Amino acid sequence: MVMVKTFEKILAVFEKSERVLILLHLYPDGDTVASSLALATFLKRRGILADCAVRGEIPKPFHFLPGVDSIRHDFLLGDYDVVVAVDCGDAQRTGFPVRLEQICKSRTFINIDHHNKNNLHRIAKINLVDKGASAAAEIIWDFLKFAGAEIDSKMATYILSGIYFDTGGFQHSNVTTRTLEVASDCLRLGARISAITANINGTKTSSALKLWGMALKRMRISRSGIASSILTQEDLKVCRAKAEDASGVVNLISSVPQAKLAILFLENPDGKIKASLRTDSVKVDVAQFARLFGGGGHKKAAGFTIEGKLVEKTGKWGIAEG
Ligand SMILES: [Mn+2]
Repeated sequence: MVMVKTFEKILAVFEKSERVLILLHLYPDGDTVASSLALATFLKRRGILADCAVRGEIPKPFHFLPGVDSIRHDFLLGDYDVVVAVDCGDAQRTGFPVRLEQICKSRTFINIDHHNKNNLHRIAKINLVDKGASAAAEIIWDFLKFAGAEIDSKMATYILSGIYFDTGGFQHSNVTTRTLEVASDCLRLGARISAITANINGTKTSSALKLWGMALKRMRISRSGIASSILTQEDLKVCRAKAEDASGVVNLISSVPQAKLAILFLENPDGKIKASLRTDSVKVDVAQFARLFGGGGHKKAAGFTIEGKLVEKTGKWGIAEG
């Protein structure tokens, strides 16, 4: 549980502010989207202007969340006096690293996160970081409760969505008794659980399934227990799929009993390769692995991006330098 003093400080900052900017992380996921919208809703209900901003598009599975259309893709810093990063492990993840330097100099910058390695605490004025929380949404819940916010069905749906996403539908080892208590409270308050399950992991287009098929067909398991596969730009074209359709396939790859660690390499159109890492093993920390390549994430789920191209030679795939 995060200290009450931090909640007090943050609430005091919000109460003095006129317009708050909430930053989501790059490649936005269900937790950053839902948590940010929950915080923005809270602020608006208190009469404080609040906007959410993200670099890039919000993936389709999260479009059911009310208010997604209002999320901006750019902003003018001059419009805001307080900036909050939600669920962002480091400056790069905010998508606006250069502007963040300016923000830290001239604005109150608040860091709300649950990542194991959070580097923003070095530059943020106030840090609300709880590494024991399953999701940023769990921290936002604690804050809302502290602030005496009215939690209606919409708010409960945001919180439960964030938790549901970051725990893989309550399947990952980050689920605690606290997580389940919050989830159960959200249900009691009218969270739309069927909409959450249907949207976040319920539907797959035929393009996505074809793409998953390609990744599964190429899966290899090394003797040391590394299960890996790849997807190229050509695969996306052939399947008429988008990069976001690949999300989740690495979890399936990591479900093989002998896999200690699973990696999916996905070619980006810009000559880079995005690697997604998962593990179900308590002995493996994939975030540490990802950091070797300049990436980051959680113990169980992490990622990194490297320059290069995926090439096939005599039936084996490898990475050629870009
Ligand atoms: Mn998260």
